[in-house]
Amino acid sequence: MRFDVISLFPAMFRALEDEGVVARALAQGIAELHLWNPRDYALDPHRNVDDRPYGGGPGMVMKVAPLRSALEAARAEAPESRVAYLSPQGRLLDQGEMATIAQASGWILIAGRYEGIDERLIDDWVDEEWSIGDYVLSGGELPAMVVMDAVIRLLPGALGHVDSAREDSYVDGLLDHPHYTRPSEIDGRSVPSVLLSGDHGAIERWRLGQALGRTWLRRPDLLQRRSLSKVEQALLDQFILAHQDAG
Ligand code: 9D3
Repeated sequence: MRFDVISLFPAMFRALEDEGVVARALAQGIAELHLWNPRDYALDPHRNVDDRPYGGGPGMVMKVAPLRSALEAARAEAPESRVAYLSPQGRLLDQGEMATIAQASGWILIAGRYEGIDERLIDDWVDEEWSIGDYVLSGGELPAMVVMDAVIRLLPGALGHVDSAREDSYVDGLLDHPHYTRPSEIDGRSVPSVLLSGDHGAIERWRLGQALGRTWLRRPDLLQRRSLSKVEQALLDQFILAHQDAG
């Protein structure tokens, strides 16, 4: 999969290129990252990329001409790619959206700065407008990196097979269960005994019960979107009873 990112701060993307799952996928050719800086396409002596908003008000708006030239240069090299603009006005992404995004052969991602880009560029160029959450960031670069991280790890071969197996596991649409590693006792606090029992069926049921219970406690919105099997409902009922007894 090919990503072409339009950004005034291309150096920020070194974070993705240098370390971790995404860096490995890029090195293996599973994904490609190309950066385009609108500043390089600003033709005036001061290489201006922003200007004051029509109608007045605070902040600046990214100018059309340099951004459009950068988009044209990217599109010439990636004619099949769809165009997405990271913006607070975008559709809120979730894991299901990331899987859909991963189906395309490539994306041109526009990371905005200042108050955003001229609306006419959105009208003429943008296929999708995406947000990563309801909080204020300084620009679209971190959201673009969030999308790339979430999408690239879904591409075949990007993860070791241990991780990819876990991806398919039963906890889909649920929060994860708690994790423990050695030593089995630390400051008098023990690991739940079922995890030391060697009974793999009991361990799987305990983990599913914990995943369901934590989702019920912390993210009831996720449970509303998901139907529960008879076994899952029974494990959740058991968790809720134990929770009420304890608290
Ligand atoms: C303080 C400026 N705000 C005035 C009401 C508007 C605003 C403009 C530009 C707020 C944030 C930004 C920069 N953010 C992004 O480019 C962005 C973003 C985000 O801030 N939160 C969640 N997802 C995204 S995707 C792109």
